[in-house]
Amino acid sequence: MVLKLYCAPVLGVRSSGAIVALVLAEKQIPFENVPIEFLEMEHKSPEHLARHPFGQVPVIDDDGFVLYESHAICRYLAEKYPEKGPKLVPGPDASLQERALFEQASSVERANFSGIAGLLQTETFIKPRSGLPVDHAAVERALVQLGAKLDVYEQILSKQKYIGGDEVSLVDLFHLAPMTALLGDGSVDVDVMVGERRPNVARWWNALSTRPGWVRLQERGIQSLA
Ligand SMILES: N[C@@H](CCC(=O)N[C@@H](CS)C(=O)NCC(=O)O)C(=O)O
Repeated sequence: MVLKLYCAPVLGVRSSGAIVALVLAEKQIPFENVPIEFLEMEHKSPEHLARHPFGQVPVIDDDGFVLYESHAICRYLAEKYPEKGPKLVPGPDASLQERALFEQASSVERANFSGIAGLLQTETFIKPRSGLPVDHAAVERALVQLGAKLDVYEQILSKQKYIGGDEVSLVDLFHLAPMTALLGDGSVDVDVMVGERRPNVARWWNALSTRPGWVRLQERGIQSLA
């Protein structure tokens, strides 16, 4: 049975579901996109709560195996298909040190990026689409915090191509959705990812955001590219 990916069409390709779609594209795995209509509160329906107890998306159904939380889903897919496309996670033959460096990069993203980026994504992308008022002071504060974190990213990326080393990994891809949401419609004037003062962050961001699968998803919306 083809894998099902439950996503919210109203959020489109700038939500965490898009990263799952990207991993599926990188791994050339076909899937069926099942829409969950937020405006009809379908995500809080008993049927969807049975898939995801917090009533969120994305969720996958892989032949009856139901999994939520985008990072867990991506990791599951990357580990299930190590031979297809880029590895994205340490392979079964990786050394203890290679696995430790991947976990370090994963923690870097969670501890220093995802909270701030998630707030920016909510304020600049999700709230305007839900008719909720944007907290502009919180956006300003978050941008300052993000800049300080990216100064450290600049140091890391001056020594290696990607956050976890010289190979692209899931950790890099996890940065794409919130930042694309922030940079997307020009409603916030930011150059945090591409400004000249952080040339290595800009190089890294340009390499990530022009990955063919990501470009095609941005053009076509969430759909199977396999
Ligand atoms: N940590 C979760 C976050 C999921 C999440 O926040 N999903 C949003 C859409 S991007 C959602 O479903 N929001 C509806 C809600 O929280 O009620 C993941 O990465 O999967």
